[in-house]
Amino acid sequence: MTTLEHLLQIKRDRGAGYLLLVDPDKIDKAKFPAFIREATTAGADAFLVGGSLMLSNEFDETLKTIKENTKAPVIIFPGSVSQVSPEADAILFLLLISGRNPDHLIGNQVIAAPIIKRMGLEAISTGYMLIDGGNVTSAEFMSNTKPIPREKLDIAVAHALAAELIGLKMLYLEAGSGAKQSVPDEMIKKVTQYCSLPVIVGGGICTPEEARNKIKAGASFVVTGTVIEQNSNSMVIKEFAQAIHQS
Ligand code: 1GP
Repeated sequence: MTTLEHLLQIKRDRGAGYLLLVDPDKIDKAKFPAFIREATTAGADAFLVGGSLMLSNEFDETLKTIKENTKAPVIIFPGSVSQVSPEADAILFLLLISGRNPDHLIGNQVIAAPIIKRMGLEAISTGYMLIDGGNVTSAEFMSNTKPIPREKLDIAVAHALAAELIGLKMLYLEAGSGAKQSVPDEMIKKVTQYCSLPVIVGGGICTPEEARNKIKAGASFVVTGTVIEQNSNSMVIKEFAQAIHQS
């Protein structure tokens, strides 16, 4: 089974999936293996690995450690072309479709494609849409693109439809890591009403209730990063997992 099929099966079996984002720059190495085991037991369905920058040199090591401590899929969520590794199960092959920066629409993909192919790494083509989260996030700054305004539901829908017609496999609605406000539920509703791609939502999701609301609005997967970095207690992970699975 491919990783994409595995993700879709999680959605079928559990109603929705909880994706835990790990930034290799922000882990406590000593506690990390136990953290991954506990997060898996607590209900994390898959691990996303990546970050806007990579100040440490721990990318491959981080992936290896996660793989050694969980059976859940380990998926690269690349912040740049340097974040490619054969240690992962798959990579979200992102096209930043909300922006008009050619490097993030095709340039970086052309650089990364031969490397990914050579590695035999599964690429999950994903339309990545930055939505205004009330503050300038690393994703916005580093990609040098403008996010979609929060109230412009029609613009979001048209981008999502374009992703579907282009043939991408998933859609990622992103408010940016540490966003003040997460992607509006109304926008998720509208996008999933018009577009049949499975939708991942992340950025600024701080409580299990907020996560549940994203799923109720139509998201298939919710991502949290910051909230668990700040409180890596497995009880908190369990609360998020339950909220997401029981929506
Ligand atoms: C970033 O969507 C993720 O791409 C997670 O964001 O760190 O705000 O949870 P947070």
